[in-house]
Amino acid sequence: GHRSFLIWFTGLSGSGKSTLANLVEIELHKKGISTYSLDGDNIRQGINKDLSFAPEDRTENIRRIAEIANLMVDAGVVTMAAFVSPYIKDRENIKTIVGAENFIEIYVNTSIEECERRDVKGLYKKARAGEIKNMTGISAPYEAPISPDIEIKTDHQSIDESVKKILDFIIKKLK
Ligand code: GGZ
Repeated sequence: GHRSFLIWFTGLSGSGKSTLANLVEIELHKKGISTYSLDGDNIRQGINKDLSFAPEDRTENIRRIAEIANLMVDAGVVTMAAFVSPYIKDRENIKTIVGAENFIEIYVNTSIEECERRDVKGLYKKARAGEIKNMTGISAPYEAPISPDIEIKTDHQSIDESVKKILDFIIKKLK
């Protein structure tokens, strides 16, 4: 067996969190490591569908995700989570819930300009038009991590390089 971890990706909408998490997951599977990914698609549509993007609901979103992740890590699954998680205090609380020694924080640092340029879901455009409130980076804050375990600058690094950087870090810790 190997140790288990919660690998947490934080960053703006469209920063590339899920893309990186999915690629890292594929590489871990190749090494026979079982993983599970939590993201907006399986959490905000399900257990957290009662929550909005108001600050207190984001806090509750992250708290519940951390509690779920804690159970998964206890079960021995390497757990990945990709959420905007814009507040430092909420990310600190994850550490309290799962234990700092089980928590790896990855800051997916893509500039707001680049995220807005990509605008995969058209959310930034809607936010600029005032159709969406509380859009992170536009009308709601993003508090960048001060000392993340890993920082990925996607404006400057290729996806392959970023995946390798994350894998190297995880593999060392798993041993
Ligand atoms: C930020 C929003 C918003 C607002 C909808 N602000 O790119 P996406 O689409 O797939 O990722 C974003 C996702 C953010 O949900 P999280 O659960 O990760 O947020 S948090 O951790 O802050 O609770 C985006 C979409 O939902 N989305 N409205 N106002 N992102």
